[in-house]
Amino acid sequence: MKKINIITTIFIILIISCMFSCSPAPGYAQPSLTSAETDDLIYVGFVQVGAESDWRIANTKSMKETFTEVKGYKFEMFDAQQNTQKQITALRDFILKDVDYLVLAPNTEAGWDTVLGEAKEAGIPVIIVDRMIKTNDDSLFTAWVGSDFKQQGYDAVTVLERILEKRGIADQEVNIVTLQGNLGSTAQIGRTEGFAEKLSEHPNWNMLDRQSGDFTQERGQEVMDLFLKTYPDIDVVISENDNMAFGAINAIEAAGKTCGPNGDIIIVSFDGVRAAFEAMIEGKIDACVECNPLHGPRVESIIQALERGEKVEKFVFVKESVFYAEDAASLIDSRDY
Ligand code: GZL
Repeated sequence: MKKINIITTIFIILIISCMFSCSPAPGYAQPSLTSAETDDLIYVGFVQVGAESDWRIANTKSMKETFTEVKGYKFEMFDAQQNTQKQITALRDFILKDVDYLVLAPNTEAGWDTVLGEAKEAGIPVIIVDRMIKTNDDSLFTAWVGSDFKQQGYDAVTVLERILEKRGIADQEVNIVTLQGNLGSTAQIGRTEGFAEKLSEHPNWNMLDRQSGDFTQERGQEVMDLFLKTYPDIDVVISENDNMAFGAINAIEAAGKTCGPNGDIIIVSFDGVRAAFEAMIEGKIDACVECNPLHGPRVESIIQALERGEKVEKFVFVKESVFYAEDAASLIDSRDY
């Protein structure tokens, strides 16, 4: 074999091996810096739930826009596709990479003590964002920032009370179904429990059924389709996020019914993303309980305080509101997500 062929062959092998060794593992976004350049950056490993909803997309966007190289960060995110076990594995990968901070948006509440114990052992601060973990050991995380989901459940009751009052049917029998989020997630637990707690104050409100639509539009439509086939007299849908509400609208219209302020079925949704404001303007959703996803700056202020050696609040709750269809047109241009 000619010498030139051997050199060409080695060169091709080198190129191919580099292509595989340089590309990021599935789920990770590869930083574009050399090791020398990254030494003085703050290395943040973010374990995200997934990309299941408009809310989650806005949350990821907020984190990526905050933790940029220009601002002094090396930022890597892992998308766990709503799989808690994948999140645990990703945390271990980031511990091995010796990140400066671990940021975790937990998919569900249970099962974090072991891996967060490993992070503590490695001396890596953990910041929990959005949903919460269930643990008896608060030392396993440095800070949490997110929403008061139980309060959101209470707010949904207040919103429905006002809607029924306005329709002049506050004293009539009301049949309700609930599209729940991922079972075992703090957002689902809090919203379901908050609504259920206040539901007992309304003996004329009947909760016909609750089922999980996994916070996705597709599954929300499937579950709503099932509800419509099972219960001919649904008056209200409580949807634990906007994307499931969009699915519910499709199912309701496919069944030949209407929804929204002038429709057969009232829809109260959680999140308040832009597409939900558009649906309120179209008259298909009656109201939204706000859940603000813009956690990037909130997490950054915690990290910056820690970098300055300051103590930080253990729990930071985001202030949120409620929005009614009649106000959506005047508010939509001021919405940040
Ligand atoms: C709430 C968040 C939920 C949103 C959904 O803080 O965890 O997850 O309500 C998202 O849209 O999927």
